Amino acid sequence: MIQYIHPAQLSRILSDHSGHVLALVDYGKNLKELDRDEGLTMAIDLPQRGHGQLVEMWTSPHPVSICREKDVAFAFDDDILLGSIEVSQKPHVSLEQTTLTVYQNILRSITNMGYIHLARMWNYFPLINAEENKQERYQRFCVGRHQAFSEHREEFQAILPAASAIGTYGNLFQVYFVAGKIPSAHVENPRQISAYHYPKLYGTRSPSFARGTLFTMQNTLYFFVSGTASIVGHATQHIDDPREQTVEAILNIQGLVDHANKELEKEFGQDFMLDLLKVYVRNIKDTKIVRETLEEHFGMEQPVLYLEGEMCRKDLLVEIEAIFRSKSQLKCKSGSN
Ligand code: 3EB
Repeated sequence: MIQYIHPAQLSRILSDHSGHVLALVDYGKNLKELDRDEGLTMAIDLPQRGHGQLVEMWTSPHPVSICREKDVAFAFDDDILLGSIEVSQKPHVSLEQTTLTVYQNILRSITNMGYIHLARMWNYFPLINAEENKQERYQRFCVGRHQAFSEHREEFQAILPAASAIGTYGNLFQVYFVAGKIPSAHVENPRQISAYHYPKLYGTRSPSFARGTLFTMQNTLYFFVSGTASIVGHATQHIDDPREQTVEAILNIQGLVDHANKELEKEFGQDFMLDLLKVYVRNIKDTKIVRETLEEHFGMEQPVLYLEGEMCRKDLLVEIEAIFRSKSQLKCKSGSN
């Protein structure tokens, strides 16, 4: 289960879930030292811009094991693995090389630990739109990531997970990911060209991610939607208009989910409901209009985490990621759980 929690309730909820916490994702450093004993702590230097502060919590109905080693940490149960890798980019080492090393590390560890199917990745690193050796840092990141996946597997496009890539205000290069023992299915958006097929205009190596990934976790089918922006085909829409960019991103998410639902209905008759939203806004001044637009579409009750962060294209003002979950849970006979 994935939930947004108010920090004031956290210690009680953590003690209720003792031994079953996979991770706490702490945007804007709200966690007290005390709250760091359960699961992995992923601390991301992006300020929250919602009405209150929230902590993202991943729990499991099964006992969770944790292992840590230098910059790498894992939390896992019998089915899924959450991983965290944090490094600082060393002077004289390119972002491309830093990314390559981190991704090689991730792909090696999921293989060794037997959770070989990547479902979702979050990439956070500073100065995403700045240039490094005459190329935008996001593009250097894409080159390193592409290289790691292509070394890992020949036809790697088919295994690429849903992802987000956001510029932070910290110093660390951080990647968080979810992987499973059973294959996940990846879904593309009919309104958008697959990112891995973007033309060279956006960088020498295309971005390695899927628009969405279906992932079974804890008897529930989840649909992880990648960071989604105001892009149709491969082109940015509504330059300088935060409201219309938000509307277009919502249309993209709806288009993707409708597409996934259609595919699934045929096989399982499943239907998704929206679970959580996370919204990245480039300029603080746009937060209000972005929030109003989201509330018009999803209502006031929808849990949303608002963050100030930079998107990978300078002309993007907002990016939205989502987690959906199937309405019907798989019915399992009681056994060990
Ligand atoms: C886009 O659609 C917007 O490089 O991992 C969204 C989600 C974006 C993930 C990534 C980039 C990434 O191209 C940018």
